[in-house]
Amino acid sequence: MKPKKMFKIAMLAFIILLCGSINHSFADDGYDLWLKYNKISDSQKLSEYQAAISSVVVMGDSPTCKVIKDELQKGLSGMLGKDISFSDSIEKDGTLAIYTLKELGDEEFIIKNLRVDDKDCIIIASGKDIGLLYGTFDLLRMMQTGKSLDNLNISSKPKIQIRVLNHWDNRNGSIERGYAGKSLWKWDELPDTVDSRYTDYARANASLGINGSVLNNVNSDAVFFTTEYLKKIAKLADVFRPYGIKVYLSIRYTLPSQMKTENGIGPLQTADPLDPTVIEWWKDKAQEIYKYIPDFGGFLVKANSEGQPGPQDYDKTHADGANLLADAIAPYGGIVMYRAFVYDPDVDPDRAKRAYMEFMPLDEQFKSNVLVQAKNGPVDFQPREPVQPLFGAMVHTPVMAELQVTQEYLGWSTHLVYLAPMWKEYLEFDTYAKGEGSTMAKVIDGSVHDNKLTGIAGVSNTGDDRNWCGHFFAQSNWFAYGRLAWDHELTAEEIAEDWIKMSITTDSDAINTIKTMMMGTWEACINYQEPLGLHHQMDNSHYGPGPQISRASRIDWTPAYYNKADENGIGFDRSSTGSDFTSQYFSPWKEIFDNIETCPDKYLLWFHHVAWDYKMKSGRTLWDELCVKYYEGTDYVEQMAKTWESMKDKVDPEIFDHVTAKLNQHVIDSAKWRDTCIQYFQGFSKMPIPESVKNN
Ligand code: BDP
Repeated sequence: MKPKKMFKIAMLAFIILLCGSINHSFADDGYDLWLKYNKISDSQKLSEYQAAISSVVVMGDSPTCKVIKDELQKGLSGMLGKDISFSDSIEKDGTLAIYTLKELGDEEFIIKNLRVDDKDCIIIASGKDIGLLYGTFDLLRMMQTGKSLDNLNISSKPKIQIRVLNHWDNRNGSIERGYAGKSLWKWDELPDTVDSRYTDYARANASLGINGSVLNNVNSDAVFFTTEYLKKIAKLADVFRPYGIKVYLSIRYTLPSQMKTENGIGPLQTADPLDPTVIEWWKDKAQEIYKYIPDFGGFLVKANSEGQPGPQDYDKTHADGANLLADAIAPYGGIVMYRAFVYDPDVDPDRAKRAYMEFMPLDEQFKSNVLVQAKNGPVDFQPREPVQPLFGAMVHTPVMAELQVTQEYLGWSTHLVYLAPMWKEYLEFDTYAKGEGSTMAKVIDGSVHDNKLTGIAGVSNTGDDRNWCGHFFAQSNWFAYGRLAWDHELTAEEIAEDWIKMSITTDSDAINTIKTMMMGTWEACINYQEPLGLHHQMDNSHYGPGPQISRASRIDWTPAYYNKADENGIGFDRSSTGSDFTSQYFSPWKEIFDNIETCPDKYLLWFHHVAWDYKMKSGRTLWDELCVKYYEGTDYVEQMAKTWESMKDKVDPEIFDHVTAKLNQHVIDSAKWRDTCIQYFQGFSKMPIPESVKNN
């Protein structure tokens, strides 16, 4: 080969290599979530941080302290671009000192600048090691998001005690309503092989303050309660423990009649909660569970709902059902999260009313280690619902909120929908249970009714996809859920901003553009799917539109049951002249929702059957308003795709391409929702789509 040609080939190879390495160094597959710890790009900030922290002292050698050291090693060396020295005592200025202080609560922490032994230090202190880990993550987050480390005077503790993720994961690795691959739990490999991803999962959760995982689907499988599986679960619990995460299991009510305990009790003829042999069975099973997992968190229960067995099969109440389990695990400090997701058609023709009607009469009957877990809305995780009226109404029983992080009804892992604004709307809703200021958040955190036990659950959106959540932006929902579970007073904007800085970019223009884009996504999704209080209009997959569906094995599974569209109008009359669901609310909501004139537009068709030519507050007819909303939703998505395109040079190329592909589909899907729904409802309204809307 001629030298010139050889040189050319060598140059080409070099260029290819260079390009490869450039791409590689930027390519972000999303695995590291918000814990990337990239080197601080702002040189002034960098030197400020380098001066503030050059040495670390972690007092303690528990497994959690070891986690703290590892995290600091990773985080500080990554962000500061240099090795950090760890020592046993404070020897110089710029020491980060981490130690327990028994005056503080277990999870509570403080972060302060302090002069210790004549040295300038940053201290993180907490009552227990787990609080030190939370404080550590908080400090790292401050650095990731560019906050000053001067004049620190942070004091933080969670407002809610139990902050769990609910995994609807099945034994075979599938996930009910999971859109990010298969289950993270590899049951066939456990307990011998322990995937390193379990640690990464625990780390991510601990970084947010999540302190529990319900490992299996609420539609539970008895297999998880066999000794073989308890040993597998114990292994997961061992991995999670240093991160402060307890494991919980969803039970199946008929377990006593399905299997033997380790001591040979069962299978029994019955699972009746008041039967002495059943009581004995659960006590024995509890003993076995705690033998393998001494800090087991407790049970989640879906009973007498959607075909699941429950105490009512034995003519016993939900309280009887919950108390049986509560008594069995109380000696070990376990709790029962008993779901209020019940909608027996015999209770009332209106599905929205049923949970309240079943649970309210039981309010004083639950044992002290039981929480009732209710979804945020009275129907089922719809893009928008009014608040489930049980919040605030139950006084003696703590009601914990179940939020859905996985986007079952909000476009799966294809649509970009940031859910924090939705959760904030629920949390800030004033129930008026004890007069003004009785927000749902304050009901959940126990301050309205002085509940001793408090909790919040998020139905997880994680799976074994490399980026955990399917859609890169869906990571922001996991992040937001955890942050709000710790502190429901944070705003959706603040959380979005932190997430963007930690996950995408620290460029201030790009942060603002992406944040603004995220903030409108939820309202857009409502608009192109179910505007003005419409709900449950999806097809059987829960992804696409299905307003025309009027037949199913249950009438309350059909969109037609909810939209009630006819030539007179559209919407479900839940006012006092209709199903009277409005009376489940406290005043003034009861009256506000009841009156079509005062009912907020966003809930209008939830509470009222409204004539097509009804004059809305905007001055438009209902029909025109409906069309306007559908188009507003799709316009937003189209605009979002353009906005994202403008971010091309500002974000990682792999993330950019991934999100672009998702947005392309999002645009198509949102138009399908709009067109299918408008066309179907037009068959009743017989009114034209306003020109102004179409031409926009
Ligand atoms: C519904 C889901 C179903 C769940 C159920 C539940 O479609 O898969 O099992 O909720 O929460 O939204 O129990």
